[in-house]
Amino acid sequence: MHLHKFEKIWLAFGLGSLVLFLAIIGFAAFWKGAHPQSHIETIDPQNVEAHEAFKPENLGLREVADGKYTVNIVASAFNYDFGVDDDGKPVKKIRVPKGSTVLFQITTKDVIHGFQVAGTNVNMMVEPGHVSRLETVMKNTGEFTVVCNEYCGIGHHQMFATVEVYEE
Ligand SMILES: [Cu+2]
Repeated sequence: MHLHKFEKIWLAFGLGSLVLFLAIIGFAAFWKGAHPQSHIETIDPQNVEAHEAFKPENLGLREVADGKYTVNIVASAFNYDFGVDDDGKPVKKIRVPKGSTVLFQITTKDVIHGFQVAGTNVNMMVEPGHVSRLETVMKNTGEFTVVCNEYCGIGHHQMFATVEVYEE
C-alpha cells in the first residue's frame, strides 16, 4: 500500500497527539491523583440537615482517628458553612497537621458551586442533590485558599476559606 507523504505526516501527528493526551491523563490520574467524582450519594438540597454529616453541629473539621480527619461543609450562595467556633463565629479557617488524611464532604443547598483547595489535588464540583466527597493526604505545609471555581452569582468572589497544614 502506498501512502502519500502528507498522509504519513498526518497519521503520525494524529497518533502522536493520541499518545500525548493519554500520557497526560495517565499523569493526572496516577501521579497527581485526579479522578472523576462518583456522585454516588444523593441528598435533598432543601433539607441537607437531614443528613448526619450536614447537621449544623457536625459541620467543620473533626478528628475521626489518629491523623484522620473529616471536614463537612455546606455550600450556598455565597458562603461555605464550616460551622461555628466556640465563640459562635463562623469558621473560615481549618488547621490540620502535615501528613494527615482528610476526607472532605460537601453539598450545596442551592446552585452549583466549586470547592477547590488551591495548591492541592482537592477540586470538586458541588451539585445540588449530591454529596461530593474526596479523601486526600495533606503532604505539604502552608496556607491553602479554598475557592469556588463555578460561577454561582453576584457574590461568587466572596466564597472562600483557608486550609492550613502545619508541621507537627
Ligand atoms: Cu461560586
